Amino acid sequence: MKKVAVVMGSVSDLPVVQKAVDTLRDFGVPCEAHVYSAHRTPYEAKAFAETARERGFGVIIAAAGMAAHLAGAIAANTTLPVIGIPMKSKALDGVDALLATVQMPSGIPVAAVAIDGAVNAALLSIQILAVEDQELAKKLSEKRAADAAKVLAADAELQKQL
Ligand code: RP5
Repeated sequence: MKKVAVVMGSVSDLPVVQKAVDTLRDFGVPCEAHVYSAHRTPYEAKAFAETARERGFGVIIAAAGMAAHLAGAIAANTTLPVIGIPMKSKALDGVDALLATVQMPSGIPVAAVAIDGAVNAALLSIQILAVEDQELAKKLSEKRAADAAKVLAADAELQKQL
């Protein structure tokens, strides 16, 4: 199975990014997490993106806050699918990172999830790998069914209380 790379702009992003790693592990998807910054370590971020395909990665998740150029900078240096997680920050609540991540110029796509949307970034990367992996697709269907069952159980409980 291809690996998923989870790259974050700062170790301060880890508490949110950990949820992506946990989700990937829950599905048995091999992953690596790294800290590379588009601004503080631009050469390392570029080298990682350029060599990711030959090192067995199938998808790259890139989380960054503030002037969040990491996902775009990685996407500029690979043709692997890149999923950007805009991180919530103090000054602008993550809207800065959301716009920086989602507003990519034509030709270099980044699939942006919600602000701090680490779980969905992981699920989307799993869905991409599951296009060619029936076992993974089955696990995704099972998770959807389990999530739906939880909602229906909550509804049944609500009816008893009202
Ligand atoms: C971004 O700047 C990082 O992704 C992080 O979200 C934000 C703040 O980084 P630190 O100053 O906490 O290292 O590049």
